[in-house]
Amino acid sequence: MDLIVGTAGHIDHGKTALVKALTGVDADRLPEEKKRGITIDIGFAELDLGAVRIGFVDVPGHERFVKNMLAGASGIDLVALVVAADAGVMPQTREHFEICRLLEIKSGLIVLTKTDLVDEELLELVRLEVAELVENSFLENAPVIAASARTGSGIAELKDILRDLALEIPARKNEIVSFLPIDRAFSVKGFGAVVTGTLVSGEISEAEELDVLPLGRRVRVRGLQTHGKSAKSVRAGQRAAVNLGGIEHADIERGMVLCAKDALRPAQIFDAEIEVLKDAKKGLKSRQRVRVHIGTIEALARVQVLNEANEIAPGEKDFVQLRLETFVVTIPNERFIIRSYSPQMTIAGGRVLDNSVNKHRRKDVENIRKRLKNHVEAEKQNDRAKQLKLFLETSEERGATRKDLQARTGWRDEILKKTIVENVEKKSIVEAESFYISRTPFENLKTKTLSEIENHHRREPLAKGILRETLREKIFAQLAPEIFKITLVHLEKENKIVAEKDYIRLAAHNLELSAEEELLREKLRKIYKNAKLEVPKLEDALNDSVGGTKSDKTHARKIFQLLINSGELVKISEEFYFANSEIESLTVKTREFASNTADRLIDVAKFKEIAGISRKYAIPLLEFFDREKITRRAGDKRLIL
Ligand SMILES: Nc1nc2c(ncn2[C@@H]2O[C@H](COP(=O)(O)OP(=O)(O)O)[C@@H](O)[C@H]2O)c(=O)[nH]1
Ligand SMILES: [Mg+2]
Repeated sequence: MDLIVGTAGHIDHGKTALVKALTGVDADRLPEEKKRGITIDIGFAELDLGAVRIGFVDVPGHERFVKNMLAGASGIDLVALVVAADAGVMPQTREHFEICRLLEIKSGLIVLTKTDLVDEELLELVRLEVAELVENSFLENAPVIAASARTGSGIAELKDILRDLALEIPARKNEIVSFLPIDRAFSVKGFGAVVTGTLVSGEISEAEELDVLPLGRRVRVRGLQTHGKSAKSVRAGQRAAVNLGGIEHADIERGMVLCAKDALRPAQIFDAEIEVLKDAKKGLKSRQRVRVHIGTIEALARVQVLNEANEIAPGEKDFVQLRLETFVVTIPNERFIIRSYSPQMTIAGGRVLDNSVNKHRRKDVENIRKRLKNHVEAEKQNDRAKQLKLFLETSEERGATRKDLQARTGWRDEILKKTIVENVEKKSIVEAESFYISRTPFENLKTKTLSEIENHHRREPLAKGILRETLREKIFAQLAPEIFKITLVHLEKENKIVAEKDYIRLAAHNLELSAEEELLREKLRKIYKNAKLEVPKLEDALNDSVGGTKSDKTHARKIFQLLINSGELVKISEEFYFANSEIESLTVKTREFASNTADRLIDVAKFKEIAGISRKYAIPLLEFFDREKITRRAGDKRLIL
């Protein structure tokens, strides 16, 4: 198995010497580091213990370089807290220890170094001091090894213990897409851009395409190295050097992320849960400007504390929104550290809960706290279905695509698909082609749709229904067409509505007419039936129908519309309407005529003769036939189709 071990501890306590004693590698690689004899930036070394391969990240202990320490500490599985026996617990021993605790590093060991410089009595004192420091923490029961890089005493024992601890560490979760926070970018002659970092999740393979974010550049893996050797692929928990095609090293810097393509999105705001250190001098307040260290980046940010007091007191845990001054790529549950702007001191640490949020308004804080609590709960229970639902809920009626959900969760395709299916089956989310929408907003949409149609029926009791396009504009204008479609599909399946080509009506909407309306309808029917093809003008027909009734013309017009809607009457021109049965028999007659001619041609005179009508009707009827593709103009004649 592979794992990353990070050193931690005060400057000059022998961290780099210890890594060298274990691996033979001097992790101080910069010329300035060699000259000054101190570690400035993170350094790397490997140790092969057979069943266990360890990548060491050696961090600087100097107060001024905590930023670099943090870039290294974010990816480690196990910490070696180094305390020099001749010096004891010092400020950065504490700070580094607190950082590891806040980053929720699960496992570790304590190495008391420089034991060659002290006697048993002094060593015992340091043991006590260290025990006090780590009391009630993840290191409380960690092995304590006395060692000397100078004499080599304790080094063999240290290797054995590292191997044992490594085998106890649970494998990294395999749910998140490939994610490598970049700690270095340089160029190798003949190869081009190379980046290094700890692969915190997923797998990277040769020839694979990846994204460099937040830069937004697509790159190709030309070659890979881990433990100083070429490899076809690297896994989570390994350090990797990745040779990239399609980019210059100068475009890349520490803090960027190399990750699965088209999976994650940079953002400037995220919601988080944080813990303020007990020893912090002051609480963390809203509007405070801080330094957020996440992955390998340091970003300046403003805090919005999501509680009544607008402050988190030392030793307390609470929810915050962080508004960053730069774009970062994060995944849920990713740990980070907060340091004060000036003087720079570690004051808090936490984890990302939601990486894609808008600025919260104060009045919404109560609801947001509820949602974030649910996120914490779901994470604790490892309940992915619930997590997905929580993310989707914030998309409300807009819904989200699978890609949107991947950017929110960071999950690999298989995990995401599986979780979506689970939720769809549970009916907690609804699938709309490439969109997903949470159940509650979907039900709201259905209700809104029904009441819109109902209102329309109330306004236009005799109309067929609401125009599909009108309904879409009223309720779905800002939403994807898929959402509109699926809403209608569901309402139809539930027998709530009837959707025709252009019109939508409530299933319960049938046109019941009063006795008086029935009378009007009968009169109109009779007028057109008796008229055959010599129909009256619309206005005359309407006047005629209301004669002798209490109805007025507007009322007649509505009933008239009803006959059109049902298809009984057909509009030929603005003033002429015909009974559909008359038009149908005329069509038959016209086609019969055609079948008895050689050329299927007819002129106006012949048409008048067949139909037995005057020019007044013949012209609009022929034009209607043209529109209906029963005839087509051919010079001054018409071809019967
Ligand atoms: N006597 C003695 N000196 C040591 C030991 N380990 C480191 N040193 C010395 O302590 C100094 C600081 O060591 P270094 O590894 O650079 O400390 P770091 O700042 O924690 O990385 C160097 O001069 C080392 O030679 C040890 O086990 N015994
Ligand atoms: Mg060092």
